Amino acid sequence: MKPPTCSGTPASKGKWLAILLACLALACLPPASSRAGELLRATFDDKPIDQPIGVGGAGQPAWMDEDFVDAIVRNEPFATSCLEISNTTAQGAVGFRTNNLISEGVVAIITDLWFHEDSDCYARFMILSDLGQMILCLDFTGDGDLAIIEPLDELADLPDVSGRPLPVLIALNLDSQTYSVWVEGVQWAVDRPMYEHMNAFSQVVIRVGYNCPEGNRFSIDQIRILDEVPPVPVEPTTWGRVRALFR
Ligand SMILES: [Ca+2]
Repeated sequence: MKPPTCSGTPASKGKWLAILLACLALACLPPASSRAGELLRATFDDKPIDQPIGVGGAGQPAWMDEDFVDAIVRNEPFATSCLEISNTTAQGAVGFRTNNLISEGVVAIITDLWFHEDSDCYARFMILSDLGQMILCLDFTGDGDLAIIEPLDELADLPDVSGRPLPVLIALNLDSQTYSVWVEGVQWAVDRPMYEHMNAFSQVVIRVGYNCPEGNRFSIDQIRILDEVPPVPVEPTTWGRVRALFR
């Protein structure tokens, strides 16, 4: 039997070519941490603690108003690393972009908020199209207000929202040009019309401040944008919370 050679026969060259193509195909697969349908994932778990978040990398904002907002990775108050956002001298924002444009079907924006103080300072979610049109503007405040801006419409006055996680899901239906909002598994907006026709979904801008004292803050974790709306887990509601909702 002849010993194998590096050059090989035409048959073995074909085998090596097949192996090379298979390796290239494997190299092109998405990393194991992502999955089809996930347009953005920002968990902050791999970021240095107590350091400002970087801009433009994986799991980071695409841009930030660095003169007006501080965005620091912290190991509290959530169980895993999260982003603490506070204003400096004026309102400021961080922008998260998806890895591609979505122009049809549905988009779900999912995250957990944490307000440190019972105050009327807000976390504002501005949903923008690829042309920069504002499609939806939604405010959450530390004293429990959930309001649509322009035209102003208060959706909910939630009790005791500070000092605990506040799971948020915003669903955009690009086919019907409507949106829905859930907080803690409770739906507060049902298929409301978007402000303008959205050509394609592009980014979420998260803004802090405007009328807040300097240094007012909230934290955010597990920001995910999906091209599907997952089942919404409904949090068990105690009688105390039901009574508080209708006080
Ligand atoms: Ca995290």
